[in-house]
Amino acid sequence: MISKSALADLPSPAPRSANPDALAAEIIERLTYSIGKDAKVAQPHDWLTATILVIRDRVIDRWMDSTRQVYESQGKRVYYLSLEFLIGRLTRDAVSNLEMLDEVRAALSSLGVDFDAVTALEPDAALGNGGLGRLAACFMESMATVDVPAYGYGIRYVHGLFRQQMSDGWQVELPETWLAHGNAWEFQRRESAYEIGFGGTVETLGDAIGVAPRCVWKPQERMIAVAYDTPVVGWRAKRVNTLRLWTAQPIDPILLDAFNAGDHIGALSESNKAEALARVLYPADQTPAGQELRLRQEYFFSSASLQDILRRHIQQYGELGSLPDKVAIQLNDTHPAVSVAELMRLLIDVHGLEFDPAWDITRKTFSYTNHTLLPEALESWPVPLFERLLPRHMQLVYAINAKVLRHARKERGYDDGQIRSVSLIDEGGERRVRMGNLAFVGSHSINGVSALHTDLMKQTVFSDLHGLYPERINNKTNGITPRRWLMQCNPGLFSLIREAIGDAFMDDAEALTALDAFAGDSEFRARFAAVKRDNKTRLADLVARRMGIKLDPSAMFDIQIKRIHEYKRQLLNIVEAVALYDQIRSNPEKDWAPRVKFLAGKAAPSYHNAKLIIKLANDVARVINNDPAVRGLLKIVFVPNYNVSLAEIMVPAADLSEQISTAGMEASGTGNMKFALNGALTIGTLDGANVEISECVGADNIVIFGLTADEVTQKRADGHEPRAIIEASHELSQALTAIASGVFSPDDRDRYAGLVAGLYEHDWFMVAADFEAYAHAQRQVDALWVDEKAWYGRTVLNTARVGWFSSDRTIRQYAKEIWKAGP
Ligand code: 26Q
Repeated sequence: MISKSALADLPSPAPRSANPDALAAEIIERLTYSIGKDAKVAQPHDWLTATILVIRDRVIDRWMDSTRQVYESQGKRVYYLSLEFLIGRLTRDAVSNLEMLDEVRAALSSLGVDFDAVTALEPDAALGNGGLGRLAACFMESMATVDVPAYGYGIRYVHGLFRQQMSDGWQVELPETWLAHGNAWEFQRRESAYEIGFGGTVETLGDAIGVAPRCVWKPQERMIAVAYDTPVVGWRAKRVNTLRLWTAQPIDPILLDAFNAGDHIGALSESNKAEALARVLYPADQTPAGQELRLRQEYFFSSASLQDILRRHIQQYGELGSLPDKVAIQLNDTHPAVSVAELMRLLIDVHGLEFDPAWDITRKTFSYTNHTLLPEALESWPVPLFERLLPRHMQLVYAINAKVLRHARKERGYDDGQIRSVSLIDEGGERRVRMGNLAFVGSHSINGVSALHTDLMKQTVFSDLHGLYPERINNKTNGITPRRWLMQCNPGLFSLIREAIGDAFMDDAEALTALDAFAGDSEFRARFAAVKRDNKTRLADLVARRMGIKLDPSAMFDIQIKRIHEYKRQLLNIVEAVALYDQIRSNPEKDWAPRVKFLAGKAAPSYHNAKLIIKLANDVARVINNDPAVRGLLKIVFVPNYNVSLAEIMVPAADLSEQISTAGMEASGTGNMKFALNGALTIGTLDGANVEISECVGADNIVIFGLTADEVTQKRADGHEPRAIIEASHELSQALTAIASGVFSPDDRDRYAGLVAGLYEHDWFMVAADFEAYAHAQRQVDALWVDEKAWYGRTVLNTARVGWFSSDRTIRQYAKEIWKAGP
């Protein structure tokens, strides 16, 4: 065990008194003087706000210290540019990282207020779609934890990801309103405001002899970006970093009125345009629709962030040549890729640099993370749209492209095919600007998010660019913050581990390996099982409360939670459940292991098949859950409105984690890591980070099935014949026939005919191809479940061996190998 004296070396949080009585007094003070309420009439939300204001006070000194420290040490700053930050609730996280949970709980309790009830009122900030946004949030917490001076930059959407409601089993989207009660965590920074332009023309000036012509962009439309800052507290509050989110405001509406004298409607429409910009997060679609407003969002936040970065740098260093030594900018996917052109514009047009030195600075400053290989998901913009909105950037993209293509052809001997593939402009059909290629050529590092994904990046989407710049592509396997995803969401397991192996894992998740020795300890296993049982009861209670479905916590809890997408194969899971249902009815005498299959996740509003899969899950659930012949041995539950807070309840309650994407299609996955850390067994394909998880936990402690990525590629090339495969499997054809013929949709018998026909005709996602292997793997899981001792031995080893997937490890690798920043 780590002794108290070893911990004493770590700086402790600013102790402006952590004693519960003093805290309670401060909360009352805030309630009275900041909110203007008496304790007697205070509403639950008022208590939440008063509590946040008190916690926030504890954070501010550390926050200022952190800012001062990087300034005085002239340290390198890291900027994480992301259109998504899926941060969820902040209060418990901050209190826990300040190590004030007990004190705050006691203070509120002395005032007759329940901490859990009050913090549950905090809206779940869903400024992201899924994995990519949640990764940004875990990274923000880890950068503060491992002492990297960092700013996250994004957009302060008024509406985060839509709220999902079920109507007769169909997904219905409702607007999300996280700011309805205000947001006590943020600070508006009116002084940090920048002008952002769109459209207009480019003028060339000063073409005197011997003087290079200068370009001036005269935007037709302008608005102001205003910053809102939220402190991000690292573990033990060692460092507090900033999440800076931009909102759009019209340029002074009064001025604008005068400007547009006589045209009030026109003036107001300008102000509406600004307000529309930051209104809503785009739901990730399987094919980005190329909406103009999305490109406006991308440019708006890129430009605001870069202007802010340059202002801060110039203020401290007085020049821009040192930018790459003092600034590292990470692009979270291609969403901020227009930043490459914007930095060039600022350096050349605003700060007077020549093209070549500007390009050198740009490449040394940026790095880019890729999160997808799906060709249809790669972002590109029609040239006419790009040119109309960003005429100067279009010129710069052409100039960059000319430079890159010249290098490829002259120095690398690239042929026409290779030139076409590395070009920033897609010339096949309607001309489009390829944002992935722009981000690639504008960066010194391009990373994938798992070992397999990085290999595939080199072989597929970026093969010709990789040939041109072979040292640029590298891997940084994703991670998750163990504070939120173990210590906070699973307090029972957290205390049990602490009791067993001491505190070292609290500062280094890899110290969890000390638990390995407890996998064979029957008393420990029993206590591990008891914690799991409590977490399952908590989830069962939630389902009973919200959905009126009664569940048995002694059944196996089998959980698949993530965005609904065909490649993630929720359909494979549901089809297998239908096959199992059939088997249970045909062989009632067999010892079936009781299971509850949970599914949850949102579908993009325009993604027809994904929405149909949600309806199918609900249709199948209704039939199976109400069939007395099943005798409760199988239940299916689709839990509505999946979000971070729901994940925090579902993850600790899982016995079985479903990570069953078509191999080669999931870049990494991060849910897989959360489940394993919380003691679930994984059933999964050799896809994304599953490959590395499997290596860490050992082949006996994970159930792997199905085609490999290479086999999928091969099968597609050879011509996959799903019909023959389906017809050869009695189980599968029975299940598909039942679904296609309306057994689960008596009100609309053809509802699933098209979905099933897709499996017979092409089976692009290899659902039919992998069915037998998956069903077999599920029966293997049943067999493991029966041997309770061995089951919990395996789950303990999962918790013990996945500490490496801490985002602290990931961030240390980024800091050392890409950013050259931090301690
Ligand atoms: C693009 C253009 C227009 C509108 C929306 C989008 C858009 C938005 C979000 C496209 C994609 C996303 C999100 C992608 C994402 O979440 N990818 C996931 O990233 C995780 C973190 O690296 C990985 O673990 C997952 O495998 C990957 O799917």
